Amino acid sequence: MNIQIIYSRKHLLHHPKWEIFYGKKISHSEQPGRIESITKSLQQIGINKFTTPETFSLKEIYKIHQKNYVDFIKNSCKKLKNEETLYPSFFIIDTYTPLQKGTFLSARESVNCALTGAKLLLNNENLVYSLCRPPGHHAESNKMGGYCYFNNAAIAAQYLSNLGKVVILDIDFHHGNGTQRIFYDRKDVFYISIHADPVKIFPYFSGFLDETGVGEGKGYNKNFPLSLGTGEKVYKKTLEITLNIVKNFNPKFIVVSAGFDTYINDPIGGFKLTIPFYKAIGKEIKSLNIPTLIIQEGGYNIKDLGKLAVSFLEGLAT
Ligand code: Q9C
Ligand code: ZN
Repeated sequence: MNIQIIYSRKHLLHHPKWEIFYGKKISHSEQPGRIESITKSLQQIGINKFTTPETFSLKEIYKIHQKNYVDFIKNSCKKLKNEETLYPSFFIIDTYTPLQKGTFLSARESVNCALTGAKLLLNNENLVYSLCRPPGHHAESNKMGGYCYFNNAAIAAQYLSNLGKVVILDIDFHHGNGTQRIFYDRKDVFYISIHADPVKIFPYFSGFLDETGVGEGKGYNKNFPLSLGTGEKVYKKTLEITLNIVKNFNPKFIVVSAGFDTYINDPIGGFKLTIPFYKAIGKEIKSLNIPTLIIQEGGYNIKDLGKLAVSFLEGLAT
């Protein structure tokens, strides 16, 4: 398989214990085992060489996130003791996204994974998979939420946009409210998302059909909300519509916000996609023949996550 994988062990420093759901503490879905499931499956198919990310300047993060927000996370984490959890009362949109001592380092390294992947595309690589954790697409310029702190896909897209137009194709089960908002008034980075209808599903306030961009960005934001229970037929049709939009826009790069929480057995999802279907998704994206950066977002069935990733890559890379 002709693909580069970017991976760092620093994601292990972030291991949230609980989220607050309707006032109750429940176990947290976004666990280190997610990425370890993916690396294990990759090794089983003979991909053993993972690239360690390079460390980029915080300036790359400041292009997308407000400095006082980044500093807040950095300083809050520094003050925490091992095993201590903080749910801040500001710079946050929900009760699912805790800070721990290691969160800043993990989140920054997750950005480094995304940027290292982007840099490889600039050096003529065609396909890179950045094993980002924590995920990023819910993070706004000054808000964490939905298990996300820094918007990895947005930071990578910003970096790539210096060289040409970029499409961010978001196939996570949830709408990427952060990414949408960040590029809402821009026409050089086109955000397209297929996700569960926000009337029923997080983030609730964003991801509707009529959100199409503002100012210069009008027409360069497209949402495809689908009903709970959506299966492969409707999903495939929707994907084809999005890929036609991508073709017409003719971007220089594609950033895929890849969440595997659309899987039928995902513990917090609600679509009905099966393992082999991810290969079909990969194939469709590959057929565009545009340099592609895959950014890991959600996906919470730890047992099957590796199989989902491998199926997707088989479609993309073979
Ligand atoms: N206990 C991503 O997939 N909903 N974030 C939690 C279930 C929040 C998902 C309710 C889901 C956030 C990156
Ligand atoms: Zn998700």
